[in-house]
Amino acid sequence: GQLEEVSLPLYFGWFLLSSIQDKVRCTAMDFLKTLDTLEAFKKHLIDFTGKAEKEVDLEEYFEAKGTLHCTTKFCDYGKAEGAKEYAEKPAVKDLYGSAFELSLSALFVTPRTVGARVSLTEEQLLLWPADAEKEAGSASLPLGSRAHVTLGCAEGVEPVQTGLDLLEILALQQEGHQGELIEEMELGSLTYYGEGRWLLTLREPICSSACFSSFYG
Ligand code: 2AM
Repeated sequence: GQLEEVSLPLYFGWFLLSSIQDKVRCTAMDFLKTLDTLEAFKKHLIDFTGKAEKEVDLEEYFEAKGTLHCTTKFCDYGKAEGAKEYAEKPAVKDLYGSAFELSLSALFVTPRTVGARVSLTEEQLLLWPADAEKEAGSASLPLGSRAHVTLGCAEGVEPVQTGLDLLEILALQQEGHQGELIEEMELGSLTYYGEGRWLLTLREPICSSACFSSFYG
């Protein structure tokens, strides 16, 4: 009935604890601050500005988007395909409200979004929808490839774009594009994949406690 439909959330996901949210935001800010001063970044500035001479302050370029989380299933209050089936999965019901340790293994930046890649464990994959990668047209990438935390979006860009940007980079890797290794930074190794796509593979993944829950808005 109608009540059942409205009882589905906007999305399910892992919500990072607030103390670790600050740490993740600071790490991302430090990275952005460094990235836009690198000669290699300036060389490709046109990807971000449309003009070669223009400068960009990446910290201002991206807008933060609320509480940090890793979406598992976007339900759109029941309107999204597979929403009801997802909410009824035994794993989703059993693990609702449980604590998890998420591993943030990389940061990525594109002219549209900035995000953190999340590397899921076998147990965490039980909560991952089977069609998340397919839906984005990346059927051949392993389950869980799309898992990420949106850290910011450029003006006018919706957060759904962050996962698509991540999949684009992973698809390039899968096709054998190594990217251009730019430098070893304190945080990890920085690679450029063309068209404004930057990936920082973290030397030490950021481990973050997170609660599996849902958001109604
Ligand atoms: P995100 O997971 O990349 O941050 C509310 O809009 C949340 O649901 C955001 O966290 C957003 O993106 C995610 N979201 C919105 N539309 C989506 C979609 N079609 N598929 C998957 N996630 C979506």
